[in-house]
Amino acid sequence: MGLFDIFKRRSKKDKEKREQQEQNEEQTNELQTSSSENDSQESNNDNESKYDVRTNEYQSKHNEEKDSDINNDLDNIDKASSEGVDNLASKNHSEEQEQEQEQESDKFEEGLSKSRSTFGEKLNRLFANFRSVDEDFFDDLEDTLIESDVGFDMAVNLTDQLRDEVKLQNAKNRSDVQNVIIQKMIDIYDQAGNNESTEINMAENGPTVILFVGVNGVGKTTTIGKMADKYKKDGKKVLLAAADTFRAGAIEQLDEWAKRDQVDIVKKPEKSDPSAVVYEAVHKAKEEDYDVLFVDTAGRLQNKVNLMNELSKMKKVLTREIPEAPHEVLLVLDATTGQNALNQAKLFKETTDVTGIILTKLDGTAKGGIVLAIRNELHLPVKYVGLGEKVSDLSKFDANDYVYGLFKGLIK
Ligand SMILES: Nc1nc2c(ncn2[C@@H]2O[C@H](COP(=O)(O)OP(=O)(O)OP(=O)(O)O)[C@@H](O)[C@H]2O)c(=O)[nH]1
Ligand SMILES: [Mg+2]
Repeated sequence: MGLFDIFKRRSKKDKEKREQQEQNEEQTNELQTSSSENDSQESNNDNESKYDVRTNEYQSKHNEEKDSDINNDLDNIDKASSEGVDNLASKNHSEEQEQEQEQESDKFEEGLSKSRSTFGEKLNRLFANFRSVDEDFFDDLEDTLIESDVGFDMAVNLTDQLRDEVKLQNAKNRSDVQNVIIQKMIDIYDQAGNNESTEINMAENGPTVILFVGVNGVGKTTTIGKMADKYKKDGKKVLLAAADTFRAGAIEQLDEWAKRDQVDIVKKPEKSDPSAVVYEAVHKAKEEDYDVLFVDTAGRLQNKVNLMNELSKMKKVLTREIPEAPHEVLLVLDATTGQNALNQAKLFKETTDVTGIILTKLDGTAKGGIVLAIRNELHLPVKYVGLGEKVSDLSKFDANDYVYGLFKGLIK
């Protein structure tokens, strides 16, 4: 490839990058407008009597298009969860932990097979054509990384670093180069963080409050169902708060999970004030010594202003009752949406103190590189990943497992 070709490639990529930046800026501006509107709305809110059930102002506006989806969701959840619960019930307690760990890493590999078969296959193809580590090889590698949603900057950065590293280590054959790539990806993941823990931050005393946020359909409610089951099985006293009072069917969906996980739930009628649900739940959690309170929130209100406004109101209610609460604000992102998930994360991060990411639907995506992009651009830890719809399809995130998972079968 001549210099002109390289120049052409770079110009095309610079253009793509500019377009992506412009798109991000547009969304950010939109949200900033929302935030300033928020401020004025907030003072009005303070004048309202605080925990009254909200009037049905929203009802006429919205006939959510997702109603039929919800029934499907509930069916899926039913089927999937009873499978998960049956499996677990048959286990003997002493074997349980070992088996669980094994299953967890199997799950990870199983769930990633889709990501791997595409991201991995592409890399495989790249390596099948491998003759020598020349500029063409690095160009193709860069393209592969961009296609798998590692993110433009990350792809260029990673390729540049790999070029140096391959030279430095004098890696010439296929497997040496593969190993350099794997190690570099893990290093970059580690460097992009601040050594933050991927563990859930638990309260020293009293209930731990975990708020789940994210746009509609990403998997908030499902993740709560999965996590509640984990904590319950760990011997914790778990309470759920159905603070998505907006979407039709959302309360029933969480209620189903509560029943299945055999945990308690605080719910109010549809269209109630979400903060009133949170208020009641946090009181109950304190008074009745619950260990963990999971708060489900709406993915969509009438508009973004209301959504962000509502989240900050809920946070205020929580902090008033427990000063350290919420102990975690987990942003749930759908991995299949690739770069769009990244944009959502940026918007939420600007308005809410997000403490960690839950990346769902990694079982269904070819865009597994998004994990690295999130880390590189947001510096937030991915705490859990969703690997399917079943109750047991949730794993703690581990960067090493993840990167090796992607390359599994490729390493000789
Ligand atoms: N394949 C797969 N599906 C998932 C995963 N997590 C959630 N889902 C599915 O995604 C769909 C939406 O999940 P919900 O939990 O309802 O999403 P939500 O964020 O609560 O959505 P709203 O309540 O509308 O804001 C459901 O069909 C879930 O079963 C996952 O890790 N993998
Ligand atoms: Mg939900």
